Amino acid sequence: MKIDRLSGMLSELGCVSDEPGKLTRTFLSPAMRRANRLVGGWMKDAGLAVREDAVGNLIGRIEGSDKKAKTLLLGSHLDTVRDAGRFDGTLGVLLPIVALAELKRRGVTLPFAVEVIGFSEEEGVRFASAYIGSKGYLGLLTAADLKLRDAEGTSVRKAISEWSRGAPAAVVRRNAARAPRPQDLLGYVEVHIEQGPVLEKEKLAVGVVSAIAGQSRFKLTWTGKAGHAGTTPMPLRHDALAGAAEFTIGVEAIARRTPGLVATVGALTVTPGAANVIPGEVVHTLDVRHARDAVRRSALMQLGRLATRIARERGLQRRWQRTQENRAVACSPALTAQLGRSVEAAQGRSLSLVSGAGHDGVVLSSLTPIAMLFVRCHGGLSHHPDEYASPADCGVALRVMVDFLERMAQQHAR
Ligand code: HGY
Ligand code: MN
Ligand code: MN
Repeated sequence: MKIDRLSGMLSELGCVSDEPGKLTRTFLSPAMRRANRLVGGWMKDAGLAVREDAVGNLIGRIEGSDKKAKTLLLGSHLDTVRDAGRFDGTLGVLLPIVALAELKRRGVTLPFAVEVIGFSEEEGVRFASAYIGSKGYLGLLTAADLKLRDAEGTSVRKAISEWSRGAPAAVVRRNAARAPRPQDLLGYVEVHIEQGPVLEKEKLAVGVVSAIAGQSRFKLTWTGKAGHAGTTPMPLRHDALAGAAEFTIGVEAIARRTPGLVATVGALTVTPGAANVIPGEVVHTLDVRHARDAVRRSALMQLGRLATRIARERGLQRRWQRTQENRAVACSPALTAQLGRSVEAAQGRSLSLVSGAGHDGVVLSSLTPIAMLFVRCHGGLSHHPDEYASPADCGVALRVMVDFLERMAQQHAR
């Protein structure tokens, strides 16, 4: 099977970056345009008709032999976090392309149409809110989404109009008009590295996903009083960084004592940010996730009470802005069972696991049944340049995808 081809594509795409010496490819960036051109060429070689929508999603489509048949959606995201690994997202776009090329080489024409989508934004790095790509593909971007601003103050609206040279409102409407309808679709299947330790522990190359954890993301602002670090006595201070630090330790403590909860303060900025000035303001992110929404919501209540106490005791103002909220999403048992049969054929047994990471399937689940195939990654490491899935494991995933497509075709024929 064409695993060396897939490995080569992953390596080549892994060099398309906005930052020299590391892999960073964010929403509608120059690197994103180069990536779409490269992956679009591979899609064409595999026999797909390629288009790019107005929010930068790359869409390759191949018609089936039965013009009345529905469409199967495959894909994942082409954007990355900063200093990323080369598998997160990209594997789920490139593997279906290689699988379809393999079926073409074998002279197999599927009865149903297949769309392979490279979503332009899943990570939420540039605009601190995730899934702008898949929401844009479905015409679900809201006015609030379009108003989000990046670190340079550029809004989503402006970024889209610069990318597609179209009025954003018209762009959103056009995508909404072109979005597939539920009755047009067989489902959405995403291949993704596990980004966790379970498959490695179970000594399995691949597994299927039962559910995707719900997540809440926030931007917190702590406002105290800047002052002279040398002359301001400790009892008179309103140190915003000390407050944010106490809160961060509290976040970790609440997550540690709540089974299955993960909570992270991932990015933090201090103002004015000078060694001899007491921090006047701190802005930081908060990311809270759990497979059960009730547990996540209860943790958020505890975190709110903690922040209120710290602000009161330290004489600080604090402001919460919710930047993302996704309920936990169940994968389709039927579609997952079909995928599971291909997993069993490829590796003898299947394993079902919950995804702590978010995926584009969260958004697609509002439209159509979803299933996910996880691929073992070394040490469970991801969002890191050392992220790694072996060619052998990617080869198993490739065999699963080809087998799954062939089974779907046989099922259609019945
Ligand atoms: O952050 C996540 O859950 C995913 O990697 N976007
Ligand atoms: Mn990711
Ligand atoms: Mn991902």
